[in-house]
Amino acid sequence: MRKNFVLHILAAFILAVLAGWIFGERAVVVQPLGDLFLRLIKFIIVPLILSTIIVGVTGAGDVKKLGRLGGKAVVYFLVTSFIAIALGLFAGFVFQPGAGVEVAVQGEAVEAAETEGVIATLLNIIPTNPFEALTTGAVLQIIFFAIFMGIGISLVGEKAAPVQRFFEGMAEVMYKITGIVMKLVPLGIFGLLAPIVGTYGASVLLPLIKVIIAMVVAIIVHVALVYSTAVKTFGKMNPLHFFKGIFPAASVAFATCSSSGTLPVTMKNTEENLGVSKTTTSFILPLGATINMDGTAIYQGVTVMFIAQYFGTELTFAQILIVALMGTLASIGTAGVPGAGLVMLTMTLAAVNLPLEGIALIAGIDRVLDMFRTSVNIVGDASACVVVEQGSEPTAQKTA
Ligand code: DAS
Repeated sequence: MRKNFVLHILAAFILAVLAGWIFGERAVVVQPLGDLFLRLIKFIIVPLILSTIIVGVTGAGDVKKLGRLGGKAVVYFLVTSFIAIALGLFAGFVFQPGAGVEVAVQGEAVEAAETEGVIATLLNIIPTNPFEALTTGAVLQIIFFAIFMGIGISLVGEKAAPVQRFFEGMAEVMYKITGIVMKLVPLGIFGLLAPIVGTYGASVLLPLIKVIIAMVVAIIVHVALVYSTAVKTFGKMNPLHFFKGIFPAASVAFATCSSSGTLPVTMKNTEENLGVSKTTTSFILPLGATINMDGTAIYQGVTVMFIAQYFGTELTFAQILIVALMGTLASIGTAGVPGAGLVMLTMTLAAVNLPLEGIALIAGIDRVLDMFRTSVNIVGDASACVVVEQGSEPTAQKTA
């Protein structure tokens, strides 16, 4: 990765903060730059996921290896998500962000989000019409379709060679387009962040600053301890090399608040900067962007404690365990789009009978919280690739 690319991204962050601070809400004039970038990365997602997973599956050689890869990744996802929510709960307990907060509850009560239940959710992964899944961008259904296309091509063999070559060519084209779009990352970050900085002034953030602090501390502990240990111990990779390699994607996630939208950049960084194979990234990253959200899990832990404290409710140990379980499920069910975690928070609150009005308390700063949690979500996905790749395929560039 070119060194000055990181500098361009850092410059974009600094300029965005300055522009937002100086021009306030008028900074919204640069929003179209952010929207342009967001649309560009969204337009490559579906063809990129479809072609790279098919190529990844056909390139894997045997289906059993893919099964092992997927199984290891899901175990890693669950373990890190559970640790994440425990850290979030602990940070909420230590920082007591809801104690003595002078913020009035505005807005009417919201309905608790419903998950269709585990069976229905698993069945929904199977697309009844793969072309509809492609046109609607249903990521999990596209993953399912692509995996079975890849398995089918491998089983048919020579007769399906033209199909395999078509998708190999398509994957190369999509990687090339992703590289072109990535050149706009600094511009996109500036266009997305400046209006947010201009909108979320100190008056909005200060009353709830302890929520932000609790979340940032929990995130730092999670990233510094869990991911560093995982990539070093299981991925045999220098943690600094890992964080430097995934920095551009984490920046795009921070600015876009969308794991799915950041996917093309996450894939490119994980392959080119971290040396993970296309077979692993094309399979694990789309899955992770949809069901692995450690940042969201931390957010659930912190905000449930904040809302309980605000309403003077003492959670019992049993209720804390329910929050840890429901929060983990909620983070799995959260879509990789802006604000999805706030919607799923209602499910966790309802599970311990906390007032759903609490959502209105944090809605005003949720976009800021979403930036941090989405960045952690995609760093977690990349760490899963590094961890599961070890032992299944040699990963190049292990150390900086
Ligand atoms: N913004 C979501 C994502 O893209 C996370 C969230 O809302 O919790 O990962």
